[in-house]
Amino acid sequence: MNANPPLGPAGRWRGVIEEYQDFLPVTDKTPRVTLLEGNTPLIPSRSIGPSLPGRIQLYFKYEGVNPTGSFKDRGMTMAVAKAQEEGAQMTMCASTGNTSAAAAAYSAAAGMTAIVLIPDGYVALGKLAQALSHGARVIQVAGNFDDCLHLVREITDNYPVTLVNSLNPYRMEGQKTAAFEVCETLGWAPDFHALPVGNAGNITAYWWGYCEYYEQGLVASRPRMLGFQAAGAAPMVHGKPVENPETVATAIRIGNPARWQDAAQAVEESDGLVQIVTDDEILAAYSELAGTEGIFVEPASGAGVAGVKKLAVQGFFGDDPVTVVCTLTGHGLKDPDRAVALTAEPDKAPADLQTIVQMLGL
Ligand code: AN7
Repeated sequence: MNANPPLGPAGRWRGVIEEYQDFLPVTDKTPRVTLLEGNTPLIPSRSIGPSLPGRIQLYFKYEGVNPTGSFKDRGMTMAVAKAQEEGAQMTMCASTGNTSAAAAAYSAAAGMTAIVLIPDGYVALGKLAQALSHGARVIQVAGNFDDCLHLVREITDNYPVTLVNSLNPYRMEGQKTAAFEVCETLGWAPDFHALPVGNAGNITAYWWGYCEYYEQGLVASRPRMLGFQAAGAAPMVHGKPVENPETVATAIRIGNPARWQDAAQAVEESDGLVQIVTDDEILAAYSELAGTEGIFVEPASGAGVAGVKKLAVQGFFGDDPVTVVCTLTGHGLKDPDRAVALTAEPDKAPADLQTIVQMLGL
């Protein structure tokens, strides 16, 4: 078993479990399987927000800077720590990529083996590279995410392997800490919180986090939760599972979300909504984030921003000042193929000063 190193002096960020231990189901005996995830920046929008109609203060909770490049690390530190505490040797998940990267990394840190089932051909290159590099047993299944999750549930029900998908309650506990951080950074809860919806775990976890701070009296209000699904993978909007989900945002290519009921409840309790954004809208937001904000995200992360833009144009946010937080769920480096496909190929030149100066028109 890997030793858990000392976490260093107070005053430095010590990871989600240690920082939020009073709000998490942990004890002194829970191993701190941490890569110092969390404490991610809440970046004020300098371009997209100001360009929208209304008086919207837009912020981006940039989860792409977590250790494995997505919000999944917050939940995975908890799930793997509890698995280790309970004596498990193996973890297992179905994944569109990010969960597998996080499961692989945290399991490696804990000296455990991760098994991941992924839909063959639909996981972005960076995520696959991570799972493989961290030594996970990766099986590419001839099916989609929903097929993979079905298999994982069967296997983890019947064999000594711990499920670390967001059905695992510890995953949700860890992920709710992102809502805590938003409240702490702003000093209050935002009016709206927007994010992409795939398996519907994250929107649920944020809501639970906001509710917990509200019930503790740490904030005076709770945001309305705004979830966005890709047009070809929008079971919650259609009110029925999608048999063959399709979207360029492979992270949210999910037809039957595991946390559907919980997310629906979160949306209802918060007076929020779940709506559709098209692949074109997702990619436009993705490019705008990179090109005008300097923030590189993976396509799925564009869905929340695309949704906020769409709602703003419809006048949804009204004329009064409102604070809107968009979670940017994953880093752009996760999906380099998409980035390169959407941009022009760079020019080539000889190593010659005159030629290059001329090309640049200087
Ligand atoms: C970048 O990795 O489901 O609604 O298996 O990777 O909580 O599922 C990923 C989901 C949004 C959706 N953005 O969050 C997986 C997986 C990114 C993601 C979502 C995912 P949930």
